[in-house]
Formats: sequence, structure tokens, C-alpha cells
Amino acid sequence: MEAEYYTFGPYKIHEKEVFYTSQLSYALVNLRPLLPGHILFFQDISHQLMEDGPQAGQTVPHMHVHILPRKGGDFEKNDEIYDAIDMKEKELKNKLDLDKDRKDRSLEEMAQEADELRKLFL
Ligand code: AMW
Repeated sequence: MEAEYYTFGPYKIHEKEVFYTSQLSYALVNLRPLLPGHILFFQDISHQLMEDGPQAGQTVPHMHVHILPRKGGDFEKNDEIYDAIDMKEKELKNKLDLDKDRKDRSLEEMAQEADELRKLFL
């Protein structure tokens, strides 16, 4: 059977990366998570209600919400996570060297995480 793909801006998202769907929403694991469990969520109503587009710091032109599970001490200064999301390609890249370990994950690795998360919605 042919795999189903979802659209995320210019990207094709393999169904194995998607762990939750409803009539108006879907959620997928991240190709380059900033923290373990960093996932992306899409909901049909969100673009009417929320900040969208490059002005909101988007790099992928498709309305989405980041969900990042936080742990004490994951960032030296708690709110640096927001800078990491907004400016990861710029100043913080040198300061925190966040992208050093940020490599594209394989479909297998993402599918494994999505399988685990999917169980939460059974
Ligand atoms: W933005 O800067 O648009 O708010 O965030 C885009 C997010 O999408 C980043 O966290 C990035 O790692 C993630 N991402 C980009 N391409 C893919 C993909 N093909 N599959 C899953 N996540 C992706």
C-alpha cells in the first residue's frame, strides 16, 4: 500500500511521522527537535486566531504550534528556549551552539517516536 503524505509548507511529511489526527488537526514529531519531545501541532482554526507567517518567526510557511516539554536546567536561562526557536540560525547558534547537535533525524527514528506517542491517544 502506498504511504500517505501530509503537507507542511514545502515539505512532504510521511504518515509515519504523524502520531495524532482529528478532523481539524494533526500532530507530528520533529525532524530537528530542540528538546526531547519537541513536536509540531496543526489545527485548522489556528491561522485565523494566531500569529502566522515570517513576522511570527516562521521558517516553514505553514501555520503550526511548537510543543516543547521542559525540564529544569534544560536551558541555562529558562526563557532562552524562545530565543532558540526564534533565532536559532543567528546569534544563539554561536552562543549556545544549538545547531551543533541538530541534525536531520531518520524517518525510522521519527517513526519510532511517533509510534510511542500514538499509544497515548488510543
Ligand atoms: W518555525 O521556525 O517555522 O516555527 O519551525 C519549523 C520546525 O519544523 C522546526 O522545528 C523544524 O525542525 C521542523 N521541521 C522542518 N522540516 C520538517 C520535516 N520535514 N518534518 C518534521 N519537522 C520538520
